[in-house]
Amino acid sequence: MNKVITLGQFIIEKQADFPYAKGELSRLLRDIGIAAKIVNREVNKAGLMDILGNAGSTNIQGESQQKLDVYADQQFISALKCGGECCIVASEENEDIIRLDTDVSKNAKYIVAIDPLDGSSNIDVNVPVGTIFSIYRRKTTAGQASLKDVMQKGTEQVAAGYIIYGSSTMLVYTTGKGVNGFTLDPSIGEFCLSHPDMQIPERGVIYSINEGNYVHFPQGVKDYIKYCQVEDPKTNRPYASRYIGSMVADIHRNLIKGGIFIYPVTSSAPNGKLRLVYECNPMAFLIEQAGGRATNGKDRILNLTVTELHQRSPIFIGSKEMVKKAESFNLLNEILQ
Ligand code: P6P
Repeated sequence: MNKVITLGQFIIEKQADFPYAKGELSRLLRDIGIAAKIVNREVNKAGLMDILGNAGSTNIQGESQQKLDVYADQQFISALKCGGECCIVASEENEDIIRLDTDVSKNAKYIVAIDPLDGSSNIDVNVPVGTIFSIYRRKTTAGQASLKDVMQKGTEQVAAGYIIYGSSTMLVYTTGKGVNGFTLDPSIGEFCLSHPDMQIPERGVIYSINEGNYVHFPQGVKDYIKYCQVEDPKTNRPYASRYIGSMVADIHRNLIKGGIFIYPVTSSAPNGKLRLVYECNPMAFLIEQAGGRATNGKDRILNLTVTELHQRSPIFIGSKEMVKKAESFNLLNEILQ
């Protein structure tokens, strides 16, 4: 039996990769792991509890908040507050940034941007959902950290990752030195290293896009979809169409099998649907670290300027050669050209 390496052991061992590390980032990642286990417990019994159905409130996006959305948001914020390594949380579920202004946290040097429960509309139908997180070092040195500490470019991330609550629960993350995956072993309550040094295949045969929006896509996106569907044994086409409707699950599958995930601009969503700060940037950092590619159809996601907290962006992310091929089509509408 192989030696079991827990997330905690791995984080400590990898801390040595950072000569000036004093353990804060390690503790922050530990705090996220703890909250993930608590959220996982509730997600796994969602059908049994009076936790299904809308909480009645709506989030900043005007989307009805499932009770589990609210619960997950509260659990991650609480874990980060107690852990003392994070001074500000930017959450999809909250209009404004949340200052963790306890005596310990208010001077902490890290910022966390989080989508606490992505794909939550799938909870009631038992489809995998996920948490996406992104970690920055604050730039403000004197006084309180502020919104501008959150609105940094994706290239400034020090760590990013996701938890997928699926057939098993996995935590996958990067600190800029590769990507590693941990599977939760419920019998010991630990995330254990199960997918060391994850690399996304350079090519794949899966394309993932909501084709129900086809008529609203730019012509270049329509042309790329047709390219995926044309018979050409030399390039293993037609590709397979797979769309779960949960970004974490769709990207996790492609990370393992290869493929491209696309959420383009549409006539009703001229800047795309997915959020730059807590969905596109963390996923782009992670997929690039796994050898993949992530653009908005023209520019690298990680280089995009952040102009507002809940800013949206189109995203083409996955196997490097597939994303490059897609970019040879005119993927953006006139708004972004
Ligand atoms: P659509 C879930 O609501 C989400 O934010 C992502 O997880 C997912 O990829 C996307 O929206 C699905 O959007 O418009 O295809 O239902």
